[in-house]
Amino acid sequence: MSEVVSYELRENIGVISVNNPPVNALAQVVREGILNAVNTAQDDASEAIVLACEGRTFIAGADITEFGKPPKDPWLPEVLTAIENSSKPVIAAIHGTALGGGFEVALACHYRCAVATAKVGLPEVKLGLLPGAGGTQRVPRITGVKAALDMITGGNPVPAGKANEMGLVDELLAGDDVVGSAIQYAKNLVESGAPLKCIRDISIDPSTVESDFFDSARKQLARRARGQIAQDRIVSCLEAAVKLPFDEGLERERELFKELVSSPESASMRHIFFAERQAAKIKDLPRDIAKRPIEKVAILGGGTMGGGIAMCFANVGIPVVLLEISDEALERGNSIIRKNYNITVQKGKMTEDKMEQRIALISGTTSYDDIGDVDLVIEAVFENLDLKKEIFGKLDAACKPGAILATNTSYQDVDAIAAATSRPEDVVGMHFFSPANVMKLLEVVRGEKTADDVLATVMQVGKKIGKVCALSRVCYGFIGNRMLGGYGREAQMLLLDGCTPAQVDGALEGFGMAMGPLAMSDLAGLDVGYKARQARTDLPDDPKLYRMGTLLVEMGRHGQKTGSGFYKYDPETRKRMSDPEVEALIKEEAGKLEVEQSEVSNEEILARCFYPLINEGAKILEEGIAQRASDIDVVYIYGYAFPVAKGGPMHYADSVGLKNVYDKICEFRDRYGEQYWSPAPLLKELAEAGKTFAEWDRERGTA
Ligand code: 3H9
Repeated sequence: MSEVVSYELRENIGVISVNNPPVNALAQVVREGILNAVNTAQDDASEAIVLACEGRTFIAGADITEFGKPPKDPWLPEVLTAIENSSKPVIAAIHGTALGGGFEVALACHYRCAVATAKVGLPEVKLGLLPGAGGTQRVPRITGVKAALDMITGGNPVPAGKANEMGLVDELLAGDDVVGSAIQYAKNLVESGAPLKCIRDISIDPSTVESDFFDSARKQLARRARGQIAQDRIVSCLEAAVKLPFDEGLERERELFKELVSSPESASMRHIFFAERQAAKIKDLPRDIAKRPIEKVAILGGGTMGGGIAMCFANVGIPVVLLEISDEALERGNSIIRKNYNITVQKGKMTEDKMEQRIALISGTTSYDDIGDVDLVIEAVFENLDLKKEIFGKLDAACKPGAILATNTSYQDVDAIAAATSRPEDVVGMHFFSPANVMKLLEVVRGEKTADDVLATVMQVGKKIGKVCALSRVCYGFIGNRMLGGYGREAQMLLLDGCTPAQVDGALEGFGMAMGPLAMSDLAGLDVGYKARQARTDLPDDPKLYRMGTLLVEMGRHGQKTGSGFYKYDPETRKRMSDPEVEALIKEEAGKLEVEQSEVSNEEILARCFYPLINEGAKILEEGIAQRASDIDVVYIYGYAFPVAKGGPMHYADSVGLKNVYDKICEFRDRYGEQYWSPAPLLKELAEAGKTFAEWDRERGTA
């Protein structure tokens, strides 16, 4: 048929087999191969056709790398029409994951069978898209509109058993021989004279959908998916499925799919899809490097961070020992863990039994003697370099040879910590983000002497515990926190220049940030930043710098925990409210410091806050702290809630144009001074060459 699709007759059943590793994506050759095979089967001795895949999965969707390039025939809907119009029943035989266009192929088949471990789903929304090959028209015809809305706007895969209950899968296959079992199922269908079932022929009774269903879905989704348009278009497609005949519904779906595929939101989300997978790869390490086995882990420090990290390991069945300084501290740690699990149980996302099983994997000790057999230790005590060095000296003595010694520090020098041991090659940074059991990012920090297999092991373990890993070299704050400095600084400077806190946060939240930087500082505690600044000797001597944050702390306004900070908070609901007292104080301070206040546009607020991030990102790249610009984007999406529809700060800079960013930074330098606004040489170089960060990445090779 083609190099990636084969066809053979087995016991009067035509078997189409797709073999396009790694995930059988629907590249042009696959579409063509399936189309030819279905056509061939119309004229041979086959009585039914089984469509199956080799390798680890059924078709996992359209080939995402083809989006944005000129389309090549045959396009997917043509293949689906050929399947649906087949004179012989076509049966999809699903294993692994049937996703996106892959599941849409299965939905065009007359029957779907799946092994119990399989999953099906329409994850297009996670790429800023909608299912563009009939998914929005066929799924509601089977499941009803409400379940279809949840499935398509959520984008999460549905296990085969549940899909079977929902009617999306007709038959669950026993055992692992998916093709053998599917052939048997096909024969049974032929023998029983089963009809050619086409989902398109099912009609939806409009009276089953409440009159305000679509409007209220749109409103709800707009709140949930700020800055993303795909959700809204999915609702429009479902509305079409109810109100229009099938073919017109398909046309509507196609029209809206085309709009989304060329939208900047989808381009950003596709960028992040590939960036996330790239970030897991370390450029100078072979992919097949041997990893160290990690079967038991110790966590030092059972506070919020240590407890959250312990949960990550227990969740994937790895036993954890929590080491604390006293029984009381251990008790506190255990109760935090139980409390966190309980929240999940109360939400109905975990059974009590499962919770107990996980908690049983976490044991406690107050003695280093009990961690001699662990394969990985993660230190999560508070940020004090001397304390960390002392602890690593003890770990060196207590842990077995070959154990990986990791620090969860956010700022400290990993090389100095490693030097406190006799085995710096086993020392690495594993920087989790709070709450560690929820946040997806893990910054893996490579020390000067960290061994290659230690790095590879930590990246693998990170993926196993559900994290998205990005590699950083050692510097103050690593990738994420180092870049954040200018962002917080400018948010406060903007107040003196004439903005209210609500205006600054509003502009950034309007851009898509989950929470503006001033509200975020209130949440974290203004005293935390205040103390950190006092410990620093490298900050410029400028009375304007962090003036408002400092004043508020000195007035006892430490943020949410004291009921007031940049805002005041309702004691019951914790709702934030603008505080005229703060606004008056800002004016007064600006007067004292002789800062001339003026109107600041939202566009200016975004540039003032984001361009320092981007500029620092460029410095981080040229210093080799990050491997790629796209890794920086991954750090910001998964660790700092940067809106995925904007693709991360470096991708955002590319979309604004590096020349525009550079020129603006030069303008700010002339206005506010070199000490805050010195353009990164790499940014200047790329801006002058008319290049993007993405091109810079490509020129250096992606893997
Ligand atoms: C769609 O279908 C639109 C249609 O509705 C309409 C069309 C008209 N294309 O994730 P992994 C690569 S939109 C191209 O590490 P896992 C991936 O980059 C699509 N490449 O493996 C990686 O490459 P590398 C809807 C793809 O086992 C390698 O495969 N479908 C695609 O952890 C391994 O990937 C989706 O959104 C693709 N579609 O997870 C599903 N998928 O090795 C997207 C993967 O060079 N895919 N690659 O880094 C996934 O969710 C996961 O890959 C999957 C496997 C669960 C399948």
